[in-house]
Parts: sequence; structure tokens; C-alpha cells
Amino acid sequence: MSDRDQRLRLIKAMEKELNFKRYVHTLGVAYTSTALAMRYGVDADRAETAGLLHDCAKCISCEKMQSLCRNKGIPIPPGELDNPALLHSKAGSVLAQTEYGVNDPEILSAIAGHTTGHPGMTDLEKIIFIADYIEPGRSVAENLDEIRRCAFRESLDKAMCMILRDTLAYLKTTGEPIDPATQETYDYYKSREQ
Ligand code: DGI
Ligand code: FE
Ligand code: FE
Repeated sequence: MSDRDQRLRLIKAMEKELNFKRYVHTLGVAYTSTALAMRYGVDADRAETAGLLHDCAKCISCEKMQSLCRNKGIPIPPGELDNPALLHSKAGSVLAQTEYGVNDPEILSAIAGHTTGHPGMTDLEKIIFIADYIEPGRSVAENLDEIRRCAFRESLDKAMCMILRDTLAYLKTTGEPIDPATQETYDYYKSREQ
């Protein structure tokens, strides 16, 4: 099977696995990721694969997410255990490997880290994180126009900073617990701003 056929197979699999809105979001992330990859000289095929699979565990139960991580020996910080909004990324990296045959470690880590990020991300990892936030179907976050412009015209690091800043501000308004990784990633990219 060619690499292109492989990705077409993933599109079909995601159509079956996800609900319609999540599937459309997934296509948006996949194509936004390829566009950012072209802009920054990253392999667009790997970006598309990571984008297609980034939310592959979004529509399974929290128990299943936990068992996928446990079976692979992936440590779950206590604050993430009962939070599918955080857990689906780590569980997704397990499914990407076991169900969808992806063995590229950078694609797997881009999926695992797409919700909180982590300090020292690769360009591919940043691209998936950013595409998840700016894909065309997203409309409610603040400053979206500015962040979209920044992602394509300025730098990945600056877009990371803006997204993490707004995510932290949003979480403070909802009172949801902030994962230490989200704060650490923001502090890291903020400290790199000139
Ligand atoms: O899966 P998606 O909805 O496409 O996007 P995502 O994987 O980035 O998840 C987004 C949600 O995750 C969003 O509601 C914000 C939330 N999130 C990001 N960082 C943190 C967080 N939630 C908590 N509780 N703590 C965090 O640090
Ligand atoms: Fe997600
Ligand atoms: Fe997503």
C-alpha cells in the first residue's frame, strides 16, 4: 500500500470511529497541518498522518483510555486520570500504534502531546498543536484571526505562546484544573520570546 493509500485508509477509519463533528474537525486539522508543514519545511505527509489521528481516541470511554495507557505503561499524572479532555491524547498515541499501524515516534509523540504540549517540542509536534487550535472549523476561541495570521506569517513558537496564554486564561475562567504540562509549556515558550 502506498503512503497515500495508507492515509486514505486512515480517513475512512476516522469517519467510522468519530462522530461527524469530530471527523470534520479531524480533516480540518489534517489539512491545516499539511499547510503549516509546507510553510515551515516539515514533511507534509507525516503532518497529515498525525493530524488525521490526533483525536482518534476522542470517542472512546474514559475507562478505555485509562486501560490503553496502563497496558502500555504510560504514566498518567493524577490530575489527568479522570479527565478525558487530557487523557485522549496519550490514549490516542497508543491507538495510533496498535490500531492504525503508526510506528513513527515523532508522529506518536505529536499525538500524545497535542493537548498540553511540552517544553522543547519539535516543529511537527508544534504544527499539530497549533493546527488543532486554528483549523477552519474552530470559531469560538478569542484572538483566532491574530493567531492564524501569526502561525502562518510569524513563527510557530509565537503561535504556541499565544495559544497557551489564551488556553490558560480560559481555564482560569472555568476553574478547571491546570495540568502542570500546560503551564510549563507556556513558561518555556514565553521565556523564548524576544
Ligand atoms: O480534542 P480537541 O477538543 O480537539 O482539543 P484538545 O485536545 O486541545 O483539547 C482541548 C481541551 O483541553 C480544551 O477544552 C482545553 C483543554 N485543556 C488544555 N490544557 C488543559 C486543558 N484542560 C485542563 N483541565 N487542564 C489543562 O491544563
Ligand atoms: Fe484533542
Ligand atoms: Fe482536536
